[in-house]
Amino acid sequence: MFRINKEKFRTDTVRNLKLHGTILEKATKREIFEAVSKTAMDLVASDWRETKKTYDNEDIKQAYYLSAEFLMGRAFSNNLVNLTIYDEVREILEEMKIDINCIEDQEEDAGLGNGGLGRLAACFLDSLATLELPGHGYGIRYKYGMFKQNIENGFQVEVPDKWLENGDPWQIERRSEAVVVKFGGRIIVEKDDEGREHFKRVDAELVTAVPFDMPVIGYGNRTVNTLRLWQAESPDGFNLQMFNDQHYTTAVKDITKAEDISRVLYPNDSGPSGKELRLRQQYFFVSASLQDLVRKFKAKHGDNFKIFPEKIAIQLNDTHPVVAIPELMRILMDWEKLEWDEAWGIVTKTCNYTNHTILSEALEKWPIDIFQGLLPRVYQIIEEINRRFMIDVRMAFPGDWEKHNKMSIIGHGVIRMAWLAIYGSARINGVAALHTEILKKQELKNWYEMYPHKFLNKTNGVTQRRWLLKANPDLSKLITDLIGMNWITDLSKLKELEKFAEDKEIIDKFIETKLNAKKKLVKYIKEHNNVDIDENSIFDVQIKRLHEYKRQLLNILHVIDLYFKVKSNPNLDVVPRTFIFGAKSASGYRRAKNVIKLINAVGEVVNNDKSINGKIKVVFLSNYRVTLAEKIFPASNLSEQISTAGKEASGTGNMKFMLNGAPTIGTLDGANVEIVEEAGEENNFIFGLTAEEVHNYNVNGGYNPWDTMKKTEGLEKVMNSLIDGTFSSDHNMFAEIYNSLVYGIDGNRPDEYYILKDFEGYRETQKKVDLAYRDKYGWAKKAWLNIANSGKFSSDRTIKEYADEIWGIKKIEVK
Ligand code: 26Q
Repeated sequence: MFRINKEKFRTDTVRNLKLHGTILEKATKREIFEAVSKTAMDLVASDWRETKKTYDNEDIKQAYYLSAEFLMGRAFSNNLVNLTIYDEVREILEEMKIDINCIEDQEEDAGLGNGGLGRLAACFLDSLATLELPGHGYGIRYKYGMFKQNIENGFQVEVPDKWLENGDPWQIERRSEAVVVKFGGRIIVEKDDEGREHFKRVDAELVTAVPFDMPVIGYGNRTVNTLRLWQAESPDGFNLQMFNDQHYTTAVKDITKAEDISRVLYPNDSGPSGKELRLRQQYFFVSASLQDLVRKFKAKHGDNFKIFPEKIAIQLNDTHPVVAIPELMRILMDWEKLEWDEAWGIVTKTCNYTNHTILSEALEKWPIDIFQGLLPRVYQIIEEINRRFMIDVRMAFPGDWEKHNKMSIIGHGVIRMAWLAIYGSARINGVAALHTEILKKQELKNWYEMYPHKFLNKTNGVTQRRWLLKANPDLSKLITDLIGMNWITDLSKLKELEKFAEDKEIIDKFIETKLNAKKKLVKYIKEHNNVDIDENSIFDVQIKRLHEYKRQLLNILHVIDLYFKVKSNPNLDVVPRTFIFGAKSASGYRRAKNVIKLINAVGEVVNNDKSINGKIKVVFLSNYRVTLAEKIFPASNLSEQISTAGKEASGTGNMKFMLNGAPTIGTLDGANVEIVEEAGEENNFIFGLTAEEVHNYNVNGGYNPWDTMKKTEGLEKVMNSLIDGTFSSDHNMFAEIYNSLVYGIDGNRPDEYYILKDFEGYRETQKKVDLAYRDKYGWAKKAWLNIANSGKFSSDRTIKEYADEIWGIKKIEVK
């Protein structure tokens, strides 16, 4: 265990303040944050070097997680926790009369991701380092991360996220390791003395990729892995010659164009891509990362590329980095002079692909003209890959032209990145058991038929270090007092909690930790939303990106129904409830933004209606992000996981609720299925259509939302409230929502997400929640058993599986 000399830590921090030109008595909180971070970074430095040396000396295989997103959140506390010096540093600061929480609050979130996929990448890095596995991340150093969300008059307003404005003490620039990435231009073919053809690019646009490294610190060990993020710059900076030539504006434009690449994270987490800048981003970080890898490989092994797959495993996080497959071909053939077959053998042994969605519109497709113009040589290589692939397809399915067309990597004017990924990868995985089954049986059926051995499941997980130990210190302490500390690195140990499920004394303590967390959130809500919340009400929480398939709309329609019932009968016997929402919407997703407005409008009416005696409150917490999530999960009583069955690949928020003792109300979708398997259906609240039923309706029809609305008690009244001015004096405000559910808009079927269909089941199940919550110990037992059975959902378990079954990397201790 890493212990520090408190006195030295203190004097080092004071010295860092001096170096910064200030002293303790005068320093701002931000300056103290920077000084403490710097002291901690210095502690990390030697282990970081030692880790690299160990990996290098032992010449072991290493894994690289290529991802356009890493949703890291704050580094400060997390790193202190993993260094196991958090409590000491808190005491040191206390002695200086400084509250560590105020220091923490000086740090911006590293919000370099949209949601689940980006946060998963961050949890994976934490697990890799904690398990002493040689695995690192490669991504983009966006200047602006996920936008900040303000709510103005109930509407989402996006504000740029200038997270780097004050610098970041947790990153190290490594300019000496910059590489060049080329776009556009033409290809010329040159013949060498032996008559071999070589491809060269001329007139290309050059962009410099500058790496910034962040340490990824293992919990309680000496392993420090690396997250390397690339920043785009213009190669010759400000071109003075041009300046003199009065081409000033041209020079500025070129610089801006290069810098544009890493300027901003795309804030949509699905839907059509097709934007050239997005492709530039993808190729930029992929090419830089592969150049980096190949350079390091050659420094050690020269041109012995045969052993490349024995030293390097690459994981492609969704289709976003899939251009790695033809790019690695290009590097191996054009630069390293390998023949096609040898290069292809290496690529297909090295690369693996994770699919995170079944929404076919979210599978990336690039228009050929855009792709070819930007990456002419890479496009040639994809054409050749496809030519060879189609030979295999024709052999596998002779005469089945329809299948040939469907499976072709290039077709209908686009390149299908998911197809390229499957053909070019050793292993393909889904992110929950149900998801993987749906991929195999439906979305990727043809592919599974051809390459059954490539497919496997890797159910997602989350790191308990951030989502329990750090986020919920009171509950963590209770658990540690009962079963010791081993759960921190082995979550299956939580099973030992099961025997206390009916121990009144212990459960009372558990109830107290939950209440304390709720009190903190009550304070936060008062400060941010100016709404008074009853700490004894059920905290019923839905926090996740706003998407139609996630069905925040089902939740708010139920709230409206409940509100009408209480309003018409103020003595109605219901347990007071606080409905809490947090969600960002893609900036161009009109329907989703309209749902945010609806939630806020309902809150406005309900929260101010004296006649319901405060029995219902509706709160929309703005700017949902990692740091806010850390405050909400510990305070939650009920986890809303109500996606249309078959649509949510896994979900990971569901696991964070479980870990913090909130039972799930949900559909049998994604990892909910496995959560209920582990924790017991009797400790959760399952309702709604199954994935199979949804599929059958989709294929065969037979669902009539209008009839359902008419037949379901109270539902018509709820629906009418959307268009009769109950929640907006502008009767048109929510008309589109109404129409999309009842009539269908723009040629879409009505109620594509089966919201009205599942309404009754949801409402009935919410009644069961209400009844169950009245039994204080009965409820606490359910919550407790969820915690005790959450072991499977540690990302440590997930990463072990990736390491053993996909990457073939082994644990190695850093001394
Ligand atoms: C694609 C093209 C252009 C611009 C953006 C994108 C884009 C960006 C982000 C597409 C998708 C994403 C993110 C997807 C995502 O977060 N998926 C979630 O992944 C989680 C981790 O596996 C799952 O738990 C969730 O079920 C899944 O929705």
